[in-house]
Amino acid sequence: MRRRVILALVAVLLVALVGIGSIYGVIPFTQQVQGEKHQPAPIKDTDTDQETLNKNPLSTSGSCGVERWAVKTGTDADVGKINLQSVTQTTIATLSALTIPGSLPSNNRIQPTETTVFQLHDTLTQYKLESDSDYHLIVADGSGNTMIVEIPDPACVGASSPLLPSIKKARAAFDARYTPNDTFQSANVPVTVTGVGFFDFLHGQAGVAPNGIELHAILDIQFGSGGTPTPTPTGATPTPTPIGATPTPTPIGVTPTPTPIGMTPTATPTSGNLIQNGGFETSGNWTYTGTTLPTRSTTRAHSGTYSLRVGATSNQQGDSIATQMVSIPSSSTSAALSFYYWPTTNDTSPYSWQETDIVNSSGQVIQQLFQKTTNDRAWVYMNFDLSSYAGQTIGIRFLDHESAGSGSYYGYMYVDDVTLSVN
Ligand SMILES: [Ca+2]
Repeated sequence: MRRRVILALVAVLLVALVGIGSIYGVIPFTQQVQGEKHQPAPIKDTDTDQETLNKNPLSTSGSCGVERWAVKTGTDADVGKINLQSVTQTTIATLSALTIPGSLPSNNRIQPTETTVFQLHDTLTQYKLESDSDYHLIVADGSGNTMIVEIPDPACVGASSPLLPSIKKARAAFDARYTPNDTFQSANVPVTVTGVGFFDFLHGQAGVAPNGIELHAILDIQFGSGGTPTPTPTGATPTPTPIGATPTPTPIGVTPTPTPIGMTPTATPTSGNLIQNGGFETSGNWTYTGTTLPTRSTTRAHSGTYSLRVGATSNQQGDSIATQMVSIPSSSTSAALSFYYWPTTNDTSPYSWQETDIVNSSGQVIQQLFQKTTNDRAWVYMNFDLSSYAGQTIGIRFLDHESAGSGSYYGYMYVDDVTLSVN
């Protein structure tokens, strides 16, 4: 009997131990599951998946965002404090060094960062359409720093936002060049981005700066290096930012080059003229690129029958580019580029300009010769000393840009009688 009691006690003890064991066996499993739920998520490719979305059938993704949305799009209580009259040049490193604010109000701005319009000159590495209809762009500098800049969908921007017209133009400029979808695509092109400073919550966004700083919203985006003006969201005249020294154009009527201009240069090219078909009387020798390809035109010719129209008379969204590569002999002691151009536009400089560049063999701008937004509607003579490029292969590039959101704006130029005379 006593032995039975002992056995019974042992049995009870065993059951209890097994029970405890199974409990212990369960607890770690439960903790593991809960732990997985609460572990920081891996790097996400969206900054909106922790946000609530507002359905909007008119928007690109079908939804607009919620989190600090008024601040992101310029319908917040402090929007009037944004200094739209001035653009502050900055870098990703500078912005990334700003202190993270203690709190991020939903309807007010962190001053002065969120009331300042900044401009970055960096590389657009990747872009994506977010679930809140934003275009999420990652820009990078040459030192491995990245940050996010975003273009909201105008359909998600309140009509009262003073940023809306600029957001529309920036969105159209991006659409003219890229087609974002819900996965990241690579661009890797130089860009100049202008936008309002903004601190985002840190939740693992792809490309996010360590302190969450963004430009949000983007008010202007220009593609390509060098030839970037300093656009302002309002009417102020921007200052072009040329790369390197800017040769002084020779005024109309002065002809300092050894080769006379306007004598039908393609018909009788001198041995010293490196440009082929500089009068555009034939279709050869020039490479046309951009969203709007240049076209030979008989509408205007400085000489002969044709000139080259760079840009379009309507509906242009982006760049129109003509390039010809030349090799300047190392023995050259002089190299004079000259040409005539006939510019016209009814637009303003942040959205429309005519320019000429020297590019390297990769097509990258190594010197901007000029960039203007003019409506001269007359042949203008230009002359530049390129003797410093002796021994190099370079490209002469004519570019016209027009990115107005409305089809009622235009900007283009005719080019003719291009010569590069070497001695
Ligand atoms: Ca011609």
